[in-house]
Amino acid sequence: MDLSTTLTHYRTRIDRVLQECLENLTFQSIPLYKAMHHGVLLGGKRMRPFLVYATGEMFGIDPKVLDIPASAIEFIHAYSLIHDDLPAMDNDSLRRGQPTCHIAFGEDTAILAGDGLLTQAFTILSDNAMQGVSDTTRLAMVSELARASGAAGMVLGQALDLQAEGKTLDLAALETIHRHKTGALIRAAIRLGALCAGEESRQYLPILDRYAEAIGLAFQVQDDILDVTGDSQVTGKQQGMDVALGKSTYPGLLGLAQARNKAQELYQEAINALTQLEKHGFNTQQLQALASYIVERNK
Ligand code: GRG
Repeated sequence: MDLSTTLTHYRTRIDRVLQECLENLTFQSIPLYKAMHHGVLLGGKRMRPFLVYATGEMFGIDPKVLDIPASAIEFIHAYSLIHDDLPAMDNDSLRRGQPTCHIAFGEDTAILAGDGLLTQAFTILSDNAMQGVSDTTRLAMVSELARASGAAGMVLGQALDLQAEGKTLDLAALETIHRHKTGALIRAAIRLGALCAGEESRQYLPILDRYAEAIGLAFQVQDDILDVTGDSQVTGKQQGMDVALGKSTYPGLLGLAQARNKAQELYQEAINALTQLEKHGFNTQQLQALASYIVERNK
């Protein structure tokens, strides 16, 4: 299967699972539920669930088991986007070509929808036994997800990003933000997939972390490149900062050509990590394809 077929396959699967998770909630007709539904089910590449499935399947885990961490991580991602779009944060009115949650349902309901999705992620992970996964491992998965999304992970990244607004950062500070804001959840997706294999997978976590950190950063570098070269043309550059975005970016700090080189270096780092796994007999084809997709995507 090529990547686009695999992505579609996993996207169809996770969309059904997410829909079922939401249908299990009570009070289906109230705005809160509709807002949660809007935040979760109106599109999205489903890259994080893909990473859970691709990593887990590499360890021979049944996709039925992987549905649980894959949906938990996507609920966290959906919550983060709803809150990121709020007037107090990025104040965006469009996401995935649709009105953002607070535009469609009001700020109060959007805040609650984000809160509901965040907590639902942990309900899913803690309430559902996974065949072949011990309670100890499941607790480790809960802890992994909490750390990656909370004040030592994504929330910290968002706070650092808010603090950096209007300032020109150096490369190290920019990387610290992205490693937390987007990288932590990408790393957790891969770790959750691996942890489903229990103790056997633990020895491979450092290699998987190397892959995760490289693709997490590459994703962000490419995102910044697309902001410059895509439809949303940036109007100016000032000391490393894209003026139109009001924040430091890789093309702003490095120039476009060097930013592209950086994405390529990170891609190579990801592939090197996977080569290590291949030496242990793992089939890393899907993870390789995702790394290529991240640096080659044009939207
Ligand atoms: C509000 C606590 C809190 C955190 C928000 C992840 C995040 C932190 C903000 C997202 C801001 C943003 C648009 C960053 C650019 C890169 C990025 C993470 C894009 C969105 O992720 P995709 O491309 O989204 O995986 P889809 O729509 O495909 O699900």
